[in-house]
Amino acid sequence: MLRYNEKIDCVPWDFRLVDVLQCRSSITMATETITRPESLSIPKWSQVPETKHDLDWADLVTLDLGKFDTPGGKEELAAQLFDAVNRIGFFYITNFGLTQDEVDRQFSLCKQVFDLPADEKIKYRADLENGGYNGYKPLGTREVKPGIRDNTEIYNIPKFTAQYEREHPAVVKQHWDEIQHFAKYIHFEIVRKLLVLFAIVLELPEDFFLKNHRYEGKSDCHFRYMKYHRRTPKENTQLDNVWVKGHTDFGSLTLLFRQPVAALQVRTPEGEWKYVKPYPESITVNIADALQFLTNGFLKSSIHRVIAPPPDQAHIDRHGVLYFVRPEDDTELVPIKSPVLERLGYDKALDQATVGLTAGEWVRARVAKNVSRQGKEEESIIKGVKAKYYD
Ligand SMILES: O=C(O)CCC(=O)C(=O)O
Ligand SMILES: [Fe+2]
Repeated sequence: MLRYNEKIDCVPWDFRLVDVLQCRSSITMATETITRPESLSIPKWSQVPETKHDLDWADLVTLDLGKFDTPGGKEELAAQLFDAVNRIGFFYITNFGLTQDEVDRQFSLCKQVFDLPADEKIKYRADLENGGYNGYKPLGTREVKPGIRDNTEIYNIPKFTAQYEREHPAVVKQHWDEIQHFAKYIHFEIVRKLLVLFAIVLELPEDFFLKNHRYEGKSDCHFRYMKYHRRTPKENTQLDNVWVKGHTDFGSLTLLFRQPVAALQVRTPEGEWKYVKPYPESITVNIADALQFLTNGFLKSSIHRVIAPPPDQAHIDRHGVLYFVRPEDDTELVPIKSPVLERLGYDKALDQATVGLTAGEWVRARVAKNVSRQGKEEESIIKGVKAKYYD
């Protein structure tokens, strides 16, 4: 088992995306130019209009990732992040280096995947019952209330490495190079920067978190297409408008590409639900359980939920493009040593419950419990460690 504080020999993370992309011979391996794969034709995705309703939006920080490589940029972003994350583990990023056209093409592919016939999609079903999340999660696998089943379809694509190879529908295979480029760009360019910023926040060496988030390592990081099927007014009433109960995510970070249907809400420390605003050309990032365990609660695994959209968006199926970041499976989820945690007293209240618990065990146990869960408030996940769910 690997502990965070141990010195480990690892593949350095500061190699560029171009060094690992092997999807096109046109990629210039010797330079840092990232040549994008040729795009095949995809139906154009047009984003639906934003809601006209005046919603109670959360006040979240926006990090301009374009500053990352400028002099003093990382430190400025880390200072911004410090203020944001200790209170509420949600923030936006902009200027992350992917064009709106590239993002829209992923939304279009997302739609095409879910438009496939049910008997085709089911061939790629994820092994959910055993904590496997790669592949297809069909609509309605879970009963959210007696007689009402969940309204999500999910297609998770794991890391593009030999150990995670699996079958995919033809539409995914046809666009494989483009999807691969997109997902790896997220991991090597966006996630890398965020993990460096978290290390700076904690006054640790910049590569601290990179060592346990290696792309070649074993972890359930995945790229996700998601679709929430619209519900009838009757169903929404029966559910008090809650589509996905308040929860935390399981890994390190979750990235949600901007989509305009207002339905995601974050719970403030005061216990209020606020809408997360779909800012144009942004990604919403939230901190998840593993980073909370590793920092003894300093980084907050934010509680969020998905509710029925406002009336002017109620007729729309909500498509999503997301990336889930998870630490390598053998990472023990015990608090790391950091001058910041010591100064702020986060080294004191060590909860022994996660000693011996690894990130891989935690993630798989949470996925498996999620399939069988039936609206309980608190669920014992594994080794006595619990997860809470909020209305
Ligand atoms: O679809 C969203 O906006 C949030 C999704 C979410 O919370 C999740 O999949 O864990
Ligand atoms: Fe979530």
